[in-house]
Amino acid sequence: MSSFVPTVTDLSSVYTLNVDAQAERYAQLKTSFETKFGAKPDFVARAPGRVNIIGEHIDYCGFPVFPMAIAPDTLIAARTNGTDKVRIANIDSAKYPSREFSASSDIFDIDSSVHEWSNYFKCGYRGIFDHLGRKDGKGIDVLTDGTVPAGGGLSSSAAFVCATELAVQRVNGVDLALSQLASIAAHAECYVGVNSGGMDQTASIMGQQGSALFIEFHPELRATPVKFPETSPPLAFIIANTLVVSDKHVTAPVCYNLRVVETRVGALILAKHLGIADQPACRNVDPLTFKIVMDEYFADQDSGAKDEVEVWIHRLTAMLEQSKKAFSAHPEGYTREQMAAALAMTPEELSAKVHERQFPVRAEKFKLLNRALHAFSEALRVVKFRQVCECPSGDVAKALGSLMNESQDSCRDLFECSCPELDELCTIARKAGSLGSRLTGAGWGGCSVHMVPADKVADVKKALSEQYYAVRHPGLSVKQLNDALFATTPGRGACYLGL
Ligand code: NG1
Ligand code: MG
Repeated sequence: MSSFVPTVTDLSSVYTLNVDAQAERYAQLKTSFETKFGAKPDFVARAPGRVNIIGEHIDYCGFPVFPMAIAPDTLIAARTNGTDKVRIANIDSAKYPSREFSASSDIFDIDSSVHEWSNYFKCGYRGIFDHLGRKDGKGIDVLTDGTVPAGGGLSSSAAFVCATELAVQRVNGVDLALSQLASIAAHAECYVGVNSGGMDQTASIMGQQGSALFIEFHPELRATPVKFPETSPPLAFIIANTLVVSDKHVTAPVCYNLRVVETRVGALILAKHLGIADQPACRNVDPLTFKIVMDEYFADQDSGAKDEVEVWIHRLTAMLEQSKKAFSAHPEGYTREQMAAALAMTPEELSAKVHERQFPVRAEKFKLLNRALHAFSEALRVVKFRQVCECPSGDVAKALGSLMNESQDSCRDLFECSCPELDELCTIARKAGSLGSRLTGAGWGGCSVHMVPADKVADVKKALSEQYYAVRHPGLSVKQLNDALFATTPGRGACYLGL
């Protein structure tokens, strides 16, 4: 195998990628590309997965979240092929067979009713060309290799879509700003039928080595790097995969997309309760989110608060109280008819308003109160988490850990996006020394994240492997275990690797 150690020809900041550890993988990608397509790739695009430290299911409510990019990633080796064909292949060809599309037509057709790996490539491709308002892409040969576990809550999908965008823009001589690429990718993932927020794509594109990101979505996308406080011993993060595959594509109507609808209808009813539903900022905006409702409610009020954090805390606390009143008619959950009646609409009108044609959902009861209480309290925890990181005082490790544990409780009890395996991983890890343990990503399976003092990492990993993996998955190989259970640090975001 040729020694192929790429240089990083970057999209953004300075950084060092641990190329040595990956050299063999890069070399294999390059060799396989040549075997497959009979020519060298022009470049390799790389986009990482992410772990969300805190702020779950609130990106689509317009609230800030706190993820970081991680080392597992998607690589795309690519070259212009001088034809009208888009030919895509995967190193894991047994699981992901090769596909071919025409660059000007069928690449834009995304059938969200089938679960097909190439749909994510099409999303990234189409996102770029929708943005450009054109359909005249150049033919491209692509070989991809991913190390982010699929369906694991670490955003394998976003890593693939973002790497695709990088490859497609480069082949077509386009050079978009990072925040544009992140927004385009977030929007593009909706083509596969998931009504997702923008956290994963922003973390993947804009991640910074050594820092987590405080990502705001409203009024516009803003990613602020935040370092974890220096503690003794330092803080480390462990990721533990339940190995319960949460296939969002299949479960969306009763899980992810349902939560999006619950929070959207919640925002409409809250706006009505607060008497601001008819103000232009609420009436003309689509979708209306809890964040927009909150901002509009406070638009003309001066809380007397001095700094940004105080303003957040004041507003979010008030919204928690208002939610208890706004949804008091059916604290245990609304039927479709009851939600529509609360908004003086027909169920059909409401269904159209929340884009159910594109993202249909199914439920007997829509638990608007609990979903709102989760969203506002989770946003509060994110703001407090950032505050502890930036202005550390007292036992910061304990403070951060408590916020993560409270987030897990809220995800489990109010948002109902945990599962017994996630709860079990959290319990085992905490007993072994984790300060904060919670699910990460969409939940209902997938991964958990644990904040652990560096001197307890070995203990926590040992406890998880003995009490969870050895019991529930006794046949795992060492590699499978290492892929499921590993320590991680904040990694850098997307980049190009030069040859
Ligand atoms: P994952 O874990 O990648 O399925 C999803 C959403 C995020 C966010 C989280 C929950 C996609 C692509 N991503 O992440 O936007 O809402 O769940 O916080 O759907
Ligand atoms: Mg995903």
